[in-house]
Amino acid sequence: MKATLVWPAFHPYVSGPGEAHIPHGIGHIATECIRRGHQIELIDGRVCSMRKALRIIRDTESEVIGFSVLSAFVGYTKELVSFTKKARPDLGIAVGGIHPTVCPRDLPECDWLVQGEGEITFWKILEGEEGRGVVKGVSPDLGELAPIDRNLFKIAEKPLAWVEEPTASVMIARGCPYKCTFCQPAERILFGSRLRFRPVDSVISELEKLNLRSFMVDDDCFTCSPSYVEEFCERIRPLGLKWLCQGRADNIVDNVDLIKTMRDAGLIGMLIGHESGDNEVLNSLEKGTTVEQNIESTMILKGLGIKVWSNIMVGLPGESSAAVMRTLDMVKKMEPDIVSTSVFTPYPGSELADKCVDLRKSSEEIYYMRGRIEPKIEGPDYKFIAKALRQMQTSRSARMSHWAKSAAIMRPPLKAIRWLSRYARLMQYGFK
Ligand code: B12
Ligand code: SF4
Repeated sequence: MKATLVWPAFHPYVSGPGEAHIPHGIGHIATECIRRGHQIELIDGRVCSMRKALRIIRDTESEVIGFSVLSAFVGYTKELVSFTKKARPDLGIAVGGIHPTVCPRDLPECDWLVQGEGEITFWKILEGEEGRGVVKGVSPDLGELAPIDRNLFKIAEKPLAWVEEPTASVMIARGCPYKCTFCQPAERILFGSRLRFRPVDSVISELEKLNLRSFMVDDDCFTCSPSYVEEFCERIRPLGLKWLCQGRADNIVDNVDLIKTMRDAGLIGMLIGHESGDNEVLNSLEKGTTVEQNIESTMILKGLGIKVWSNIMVGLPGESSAAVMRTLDMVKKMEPDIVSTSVFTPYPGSELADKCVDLRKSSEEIYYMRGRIEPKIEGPDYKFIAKALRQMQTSRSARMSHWAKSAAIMRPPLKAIRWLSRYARLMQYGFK
């Protein structure tokens, strides 16, 4: 059967090097369908306009269309789903991804709403083995998945920082054993409570075949399983590739030898969710790390010659201005190579979002973009926060502040950009 899969990342702000990383979920789903002899047409919102997407949907020979939905894509998905219903009532419509999984009521018009993983469930839909309605996705054995067919994607991946092209992103594990309240239980609901890994062999042979100079492990928390990381390092070292990954401050402090092993195996830089410079805030987030570990982990990495990308979050419910200043002080002390600041965004399915339901300030998609600095909830002093973020940006340590930089570029013409993007979207519908 022929099917269309859509990555609705049409947002004009979705344009950093990270977004050039392939969407792994949809990549795996497509690859498994192709393996079973189905034909897949991909609409990739990063490189395709809404107008073109509508035209493809109108003219497609597919029998089923599937949308992969992050919260930031809900608006686009709703528009595309209602267009599909009108223009192509013969097409079966499936939605999946984190947002429908944790917030099914937001996308009511579909034939199948898949909660959880989709590699097996989507081909079962195509093969008529899945009844319509809300479907529980079957979790695949990661060892049995084929590496993603990367030819499906038409733009080359870009390094987030520090490493050279050609590069690629890989996802190795699913699930996370931690319980940060701004994130969980959403990820547990999506991937289950057990941490599952692709076999080291499969990851290494995929990387070997890609002919790369560098790669990034996109996993939420690569450092949380030392035995896997050790085996991975042993196997990746001979390939001489440079790489990046995400890690946690406590894992680094608790296992410096592992970090050395990673450095010797080509690790050039690590992204860490330091989040806050205030221990009370970290405790309230159930992050499981401390300010002291944040600082120490940065010193350890720098001492080993590994670059540090620090992820900071401000604008949390109940966070005082003094706590924000303590975060600024922590950043100044740590002097990370890059600071990526974001304003707390309540994502559905997380414990903290449930506490903020009545505090929401905006209903636009922009609300779900973590890098944006406009008010998200009632409570935080956003003017003060903006000033603190500017200071982080201008502090010597944070010269390269990633989000702050993009926010600064985007802030002045914000209204004009919003107006233009709305206008462009209206125009996109004018073709009919
Ligand atoms: C890597 C990553 C990034 C990278 C690369 C993004 C990319 N191109 O994929 C970067 C750093 C750029 C990034 C950016 C953002 N990200 Co991000 N990211 C991730 C991360 C760590 C891994 C994504 C992944 O590949 N997962 C593995 C695959 C296998 O899972 P999956 O995509 O969910 O797909 C499975 C199921 O959901 C389901 N499924 C998915 N689609 C479909 C479709 C159908 C039809 C069916 C049946 C099933 C189905 O089946 C898939 C296979 O099993 C996740 C956390 C996580 N562990 O998933 C966060 C995560 C997806 N990101 C998140 C967010 C918020 C963002 C940003 C919006 C943040 C921002 N900047 O403001 C941006 C948006 C980027 C964009 N592309 O538009 C949130 C989403 C929360 C939400 N409710 O939407 C997550 C869950 C992290 C979190 N807990 O906060 N991200
Ligand atoms: S924020 Fe990271 S470490 Fe915390 S629960 Fe989510 S994925 Fe795990």
